[in-house]
Amino acid sequence: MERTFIAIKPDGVQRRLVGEVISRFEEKGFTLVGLKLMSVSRELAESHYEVHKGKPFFDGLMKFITSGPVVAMVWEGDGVVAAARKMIGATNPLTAEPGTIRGDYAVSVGRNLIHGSDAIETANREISLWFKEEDLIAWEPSIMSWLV
Ligand code: ABT
Ligand code: MG
Repeated sequence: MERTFIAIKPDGVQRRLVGEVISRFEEKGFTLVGLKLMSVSRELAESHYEVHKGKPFFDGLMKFITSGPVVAMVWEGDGVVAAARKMIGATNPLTAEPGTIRGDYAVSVGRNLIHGSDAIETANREISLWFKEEDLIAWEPSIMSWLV
């Protein structure tokens, strides 16, 4: 089953949007298989954003992502990698469509609230970077078995 890595960035946590973001993924029908609130070390931040090393915004990005707690998650479902990117919206929140998370809640490219893996291979790399295998839980609904 396909999985993606989603992180609510420090701005999302500080603006009390954790519940809102989680609700959107739940209501869409994806399955939460990993979740933690954590502070991000410079080392983890650099490794996560490795592809942007050397770019002019890299230092600011490191400062931002390590500036406060982040909610790291793994979500599972058919096509979840691409669907999550669609739900998140464009990198620049000002051009992100209304109805997307960034389009509805953010205005700044350097404070764009949420991260989602951009491809299946990236998702696999990011999941193993942020989570230990034993902290991910594969589960299925028990179809009302608690009622019988
Ligand atoms: P992430 O999900 O954070 O990876 O964002 P996304 O994939 O939509 O966009 P990319 B290009 O990966 O941006 C990574 C972070 O860098 C910030 N950024 C990006 C800038 O501040 N200025 C820029 O010109 C670009 C291209 C946006 C992303 N994080 N934040 N916050
Ligand atoms: Mg990216």
